[in-house]
Amino acid sequence: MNSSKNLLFLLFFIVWQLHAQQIEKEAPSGFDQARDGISHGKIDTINYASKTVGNHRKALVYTPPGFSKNEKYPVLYLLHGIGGDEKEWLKGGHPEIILDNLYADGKLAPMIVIMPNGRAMKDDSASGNIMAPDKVQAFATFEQDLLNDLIPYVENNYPVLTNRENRAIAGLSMGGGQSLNFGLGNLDKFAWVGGFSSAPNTKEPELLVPDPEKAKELLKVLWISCGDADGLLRFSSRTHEYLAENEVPHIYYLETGGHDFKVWKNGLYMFSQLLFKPVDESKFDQYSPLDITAVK
Ligand code: FER
Repeated sequence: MNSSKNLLFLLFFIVWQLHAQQIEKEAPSGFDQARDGISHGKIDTINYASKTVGNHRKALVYTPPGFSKNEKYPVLYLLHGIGGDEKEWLKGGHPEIILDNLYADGKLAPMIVIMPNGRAMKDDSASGNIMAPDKVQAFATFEQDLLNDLIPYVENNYPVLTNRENRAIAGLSMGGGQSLNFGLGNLDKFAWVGGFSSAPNTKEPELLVPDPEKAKELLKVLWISCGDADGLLRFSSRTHEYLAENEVPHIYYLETGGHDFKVWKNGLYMFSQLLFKPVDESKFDQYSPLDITAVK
């Protein structure tokens, strides 16, 4: 009797241990559904002066539940795609619901999320031919607007931490390309970088990470995710392959899906939980739901 009890206990212990070591690989159902009885963050619109564009530009700001001007917060810059503007994440992904739920479950470090318009030109609307060369160029010009206009505005008007370890950048598609280009190109400014389904604006790997040793030393988390049926997958896979060859730690996260908000919402859910916390690089290769060696 006693030995069968011991055996049962041992079994429970093993199952519990296995469970404790499991990484949550995907957002659970309901992660993007508004819940009753929890605290909510707040969305503001800001209008900042842009020397780069020569006008005032809009961005959305999510401050977390319990936000206090007496605290100081790290910042995530969250960027949209070619068909969107500063409201694309809000309309298509409802990040405020995903983040509120993560806070309610105690899974997120308090942070401010800035959703800018990444098309740095006078008419920054997603109207007309969104692929026109001047509009595509404006996604590259945004690097100057971000570094010289938006970040200083945020730091002068919100209670934020201003060192690289407290600044993250991530985005979807064109915004994923921007995040990789600007984040990896300005390692003195960003320690956390995420590209979701990154677009053809993503620099070639050798230009993106010309000094792998420096990237190795300075990056906290580099996240590259994509749906396995996304026509743009090669821009993520080629980056991953170069990083792997050069032994730059990163998370390459391949999931079932196309080029859409199902993938991007899951990307935000997964990536945001890693931010501004201690990093365990030994777990980086356990995140991907699909076998990263099986799909090219
Ligand atoms: C392209 C294909 C896709 C391209 C950009 C995209 C600039 C961007 C897609 C998105 O942001 O969703 O050839 O060229």
